Amino acid sequence: MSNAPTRSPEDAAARADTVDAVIVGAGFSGIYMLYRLREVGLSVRVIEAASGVGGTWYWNCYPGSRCDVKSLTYSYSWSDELQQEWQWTSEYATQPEILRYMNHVTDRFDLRRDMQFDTRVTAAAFDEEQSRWRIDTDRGERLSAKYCIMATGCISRPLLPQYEGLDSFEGEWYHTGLWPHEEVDFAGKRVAVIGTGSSGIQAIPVIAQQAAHLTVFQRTPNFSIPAWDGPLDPAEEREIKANYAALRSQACETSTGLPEEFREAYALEATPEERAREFKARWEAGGFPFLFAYSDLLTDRQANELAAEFVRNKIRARVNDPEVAGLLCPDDHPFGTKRLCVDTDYYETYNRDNVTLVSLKRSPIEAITPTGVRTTDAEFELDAIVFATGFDTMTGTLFAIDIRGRGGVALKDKWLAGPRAYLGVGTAGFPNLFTITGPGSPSVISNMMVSIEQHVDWMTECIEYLEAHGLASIEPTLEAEDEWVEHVNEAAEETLFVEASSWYVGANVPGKPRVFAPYVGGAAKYRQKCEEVAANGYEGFALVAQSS
Ligand code: FAD
Ligand code: N01
Repeated sequence: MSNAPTRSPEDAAARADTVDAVIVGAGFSGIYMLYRLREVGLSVRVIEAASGVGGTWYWNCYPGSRCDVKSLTYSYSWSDELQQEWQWTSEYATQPEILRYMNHVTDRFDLRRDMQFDTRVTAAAFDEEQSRWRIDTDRGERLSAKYCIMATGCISRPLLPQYEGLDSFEGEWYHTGLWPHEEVDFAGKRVAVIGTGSSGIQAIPVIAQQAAHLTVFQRTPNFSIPAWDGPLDPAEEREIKANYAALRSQACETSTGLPEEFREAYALEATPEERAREFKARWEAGGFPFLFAYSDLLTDRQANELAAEFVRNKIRARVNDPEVAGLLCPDDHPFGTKRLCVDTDYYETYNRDNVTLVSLKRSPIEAITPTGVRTTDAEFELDAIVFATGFDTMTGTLFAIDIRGRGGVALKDKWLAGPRAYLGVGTAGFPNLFTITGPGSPSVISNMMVSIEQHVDWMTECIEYLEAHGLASIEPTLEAEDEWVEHVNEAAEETLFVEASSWYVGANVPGKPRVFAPYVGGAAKYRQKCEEVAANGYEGFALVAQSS
């Protein structure tokens, strides 16, 4: 970058309150954004609420936490040295290993000196006269930055159900997304897990092995595919590392950011024997790619039901008690329209003598009592409760910050009826505010690593463009934003995703408007659109010249 102001490490150490860019969050997004902006010569400060880097992988250190995209794919691609030298131990790395990796990256690229931990951003307001952001923290600091980059995560605001009596509970309680870093010992204890989404499905088999007794409170069953996780095969690792560039670019060319694409075949056109063979092979391979068996699985109810029933039959085969198996079989949403879970021994866990499944559909929780949980038809004595009850996703973390754009308009108010963003990277009225994996981008529908890198690269190039052209600010035009939001909605309407009461549509948060937040039109297509917009001089954005 030619005319970007630069600062020496000594200046950075002095923690200047006036910087070129503030990045909020030090997860995968914030770490890479800092690397890129520093590389192009900007002064940057990362503000992070946690005591260290990691984001998701800092907070979600519950038992069994691991990724559900294979680690050789769910990792940074931007440094070949890094991807060659880092060795994952299993196909799907555990949370401690991912966190070690993120700390390694931070230190290897000397990024920590621009990061400030244990600090929460409370407000960010655009000063129209100065064309700069004023950013306030809970330590009473006020920072000034030309660019404000929200790397705050889509799944980073934990949700705790508002049950009566939680304060009175005399045992311990935890939320999977706010897990303590000290060891939690469930040995000999009566433990409950409330919630059976991805977090619950990962935690339940591990807690069951530790606890004297585990009671699982399930409101809605989810579909889960086995991971068949195991140590990384050295031959496979060698082969991937020898051809890493090819694997990475393949992942950029698919609709989900995974190296695999939906097969160009339709379930409804296949014979029952072909379908059975295909589903069986994919079940045996495990993980997400099961969903890619046929390209009509997410668009045609009848095709979807064929996959759903195949998986339900697997559940029936894995669980000994037919009544318990019945409760575990999802029937309220199409297969894959809530985030597909990927498990290790989840269903088999219900065959253990020390595990009980309670259906909250049959008997809802009435209250938490001093000694446990009371449902409409029983009392459960407990020593510990684990809430695996999810997150206020996509917008929750942004709304927790008082973000104000032009004219003092609050983001919360602008997005009252649902998020409105152009390409998911920014929103009209909020100049130079960038949202990494923001609503209206593929984000949570894709392999997040690919989407994060694409956003960070695009935003860095955009900022370089502004600096090189002496521009003060960039923001979407209302017209482009409206068109994009309409396109995002139409893309969702063409799929079965809109039929599920998932967190993708905000259905898990009381009062949240039902809007499908991510973009399901395809990650590769989206990438192309972003590239075209940039190539056309940031088409759909208003660029404002620096006042002299
Ligand atoms: P985050 O990792 O969420 O980091 C955001 C950071 O911002 C947090 O550290 C937070 O403390 C900080 N922050 C937020 N607000 C403030 C504030 N006001 N002030 C200061 N700091 C703030 N995706 C996949 O593609 N594959 C997977 O296998 C996968 N596994 C997952 C497993 C779990 C348990 C969860 C919860 C999510 C998983 N995801 C997965 C999604 C995951 O969130 C992303 O892959 C990725 O880690 C997001 O990185 P991020 O940096 O964008 O956000
Ligand atoms: O949250 P969820 P999560 N009473 O919202 C239940 C990623 N992730 O933390 O469906 C009783 O999916 C709720 O029930 P219902 C991934 O993207 C990935 O598990 O609303 N139950 C549901 O069962 C994932 O999608 C991994 O009826 C209540 C559960 O709690 C996202 O993070 C691992 C309740 C919440 O499920 C969120 O996953 C973990 C209440 N009041 C997370 N409120 C990987 O494997 C909610 N529930 C990589």
